[in-house]
Amino acid sequence: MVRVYYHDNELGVDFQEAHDSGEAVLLEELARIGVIYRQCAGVAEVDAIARERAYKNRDEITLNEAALGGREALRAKLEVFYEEHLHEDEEIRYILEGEGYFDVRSGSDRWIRCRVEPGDLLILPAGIYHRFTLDAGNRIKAMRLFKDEPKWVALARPVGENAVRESYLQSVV
Ligand code: KMT
Ligand code: NI
Repeated sequence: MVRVYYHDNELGVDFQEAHDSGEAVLLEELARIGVIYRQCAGVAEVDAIARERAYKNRDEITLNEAALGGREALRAKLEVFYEEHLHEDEEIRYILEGEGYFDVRSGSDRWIRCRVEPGDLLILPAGIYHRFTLDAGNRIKAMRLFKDEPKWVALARPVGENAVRESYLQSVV
């Protein structure tokens, strides 16, 4: 089950630590910024959500030292995922193994941290600023679902004038 809380913004502490401010966030608050959480006991439940939302593509990503070719390579990959960015398509993540942290920006621009584990599914709306990292366990296997062709472009903050960002902001007021 996902655990959601405000990030403590302690810059001197490694980003793979929990950074739990102690201030919990309700799933209703996540929904207000367009982030939907579902717990799925298996891939059949994921398939149903994908069908409902007319998703056409998916892949699986494994992040760990062996898959990336060592500790340094994994850390380098994590540093990329931890850069604040957005995508121009809605995306679904379903956790198969391991744990990780998805950080999403709240309406007042604070970081909300979602600690995910197997069975957790998150829908991130197009245009939301976010970042990702692993916890100290250093491993995750996740299914990534895309509406259409995988749109992997990560646009770093600030994106400037961007129609997807504008319509996301309209959707959350
Ligand atoms: C993203 O969009 O930042 C990611 O998909 C992170 C990796 S998924 C475990
Ligand atoms: Ni991303």
